[in-house]
Amino acid sequence: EKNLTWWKKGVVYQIYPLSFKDTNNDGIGDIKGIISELNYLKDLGVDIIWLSPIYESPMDDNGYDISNYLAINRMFGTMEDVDELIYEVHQRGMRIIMDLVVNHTSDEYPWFIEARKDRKSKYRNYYIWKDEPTPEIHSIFSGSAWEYNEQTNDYYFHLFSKKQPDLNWQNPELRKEIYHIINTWLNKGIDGFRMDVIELIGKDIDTIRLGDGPYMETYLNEMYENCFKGRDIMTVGEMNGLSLERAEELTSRENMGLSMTFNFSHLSVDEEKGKGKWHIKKPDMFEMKNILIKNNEIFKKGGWNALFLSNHDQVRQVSRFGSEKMRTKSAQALFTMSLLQRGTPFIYQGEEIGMTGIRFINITDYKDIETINWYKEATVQGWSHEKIMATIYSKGRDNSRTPMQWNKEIYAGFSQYEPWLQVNPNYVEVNVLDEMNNFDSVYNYLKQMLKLRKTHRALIDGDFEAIYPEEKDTFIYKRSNEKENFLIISNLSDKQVTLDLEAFSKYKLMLSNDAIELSKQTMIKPYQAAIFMEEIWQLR
Ligand code: TEU
Ligand code: CA
Repeated sequence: EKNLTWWKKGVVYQIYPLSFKDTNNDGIGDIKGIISELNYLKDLGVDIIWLSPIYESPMDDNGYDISNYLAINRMFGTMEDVDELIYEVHQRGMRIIMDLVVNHTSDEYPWFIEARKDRKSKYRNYYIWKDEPTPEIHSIFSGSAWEYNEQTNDYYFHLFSKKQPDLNWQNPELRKEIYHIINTWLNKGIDGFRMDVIELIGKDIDTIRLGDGPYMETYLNEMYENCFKGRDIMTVGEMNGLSLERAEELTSRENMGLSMTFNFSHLSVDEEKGKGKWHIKKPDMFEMKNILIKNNEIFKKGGWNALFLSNHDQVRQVSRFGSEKMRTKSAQALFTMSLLQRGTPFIYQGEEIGMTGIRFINITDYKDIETINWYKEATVQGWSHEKIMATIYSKGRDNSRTPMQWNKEIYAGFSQYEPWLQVNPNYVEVNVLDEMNNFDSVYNYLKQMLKLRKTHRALIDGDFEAIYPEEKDTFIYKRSNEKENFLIISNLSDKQVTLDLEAFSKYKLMLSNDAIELSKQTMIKPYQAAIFMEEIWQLR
């Protein structure tokens, strides 16, 4: 298959190690647990694993606060376990990419421990220090992004928690250290990286303008030259602050070292414009459809996109954009709508079985630093407990971090010991075992859908064309190349929609979650998903 790279054809599955599988019964997921479930992932149709951080960390931000990039957090296991995981993944013809978190370290990184002690430390300028806390910038995890440091009587910059000081990428010494770390991991045989908030490494440490910073391209290119060039690897840059046009432009230039990027604009459809995640409104799925249609337009020229509706920071897609009452059908419709567009599909652990969000009564049951800080901030702002809890139920990151639900056993088969975060009580109805045994399940539908995608190139890098773009409840589109045409139908609402699809009446039904006939009066049921195909016979 000419120039169809493995990371375009492949399907990615994100593992959040804390919550995937616990094999030594301490209530915490571990690397041996991941190894024990590789056959499950292979069987689902997973080609590439994205593993969230497992490096040494005080776990202030569940591992996105790293205190040693080249050592493994004992709670997850040992470096030998990691070598075994890499070997076992490759044995199965799969690949594994790690999480690269280099916009910041933990404040327990040796570099920072030295830097905060003494203004003359060799590591001082690995971080960003100011005598005054200016410019005034808010941390994404509430409060000021400037933290006072007693020992040197000045302030350091942290866009995330105060235990996550931002690195000063304008320091060539620091950049060299990071490239060494990247190459050490690549030489261990991993197949690439998901790059955490990677656009932020380009910020100017004086103005600290966030987003598409002045040095981003310089450093991305330097990283490419020093680490990625000549290797058969994949990278996906988390670039929340960039426009999609910019993402397409960057991913179409080999020397930027970006195979694809995560852009989040389609997920903002349940937020009041410009007010951030905690100011919620009913999701506007027609707005999401228009954003995604535009995305396909942008990537028509070149570049490559990541397709996803959730991850460890976003809440469970069926609870957020689907319907818990019609859990199975709406989960199937969301997967059909999102993962057959032009790009690489990403499935976050648990979405394949339609796991849903949680509602803990007490704020003390929540573990996420972002949620805990938000609760404090909103309380100070005078929000009522009920109002704050409602925002946490809708958008708190713990929603998608509860233990993977494997079966009906205690703690959903995730562990024999009380897990670090409570299991969703609905595990008795929503679990891998039941989903595998029930033919009409989310799991079995998704498994068939992924197989279809893998065996029909038109669904991978074929053209995209929206059908009835103005229709508000459905998202219908065509994928085609010179051999095949596909018609992808998803009803993202609980309403029945009737449309004239006579033009496609010769297409053959390949997969659907409910009966459907293509005609002048095609009845598309609530949360209907259907995939049709037409072979284009070559003129002999
Ligand atoms: O997330 C980047 C980020 O901005 C997140 O804070 C996210 O947009 C927000 O939490 C949505 O609610 C990355 C990691 O994915 C996240 O887990 C880390 O907390 C963050 O960076 C810091 O490393
Ligand atoms: Ca464990």
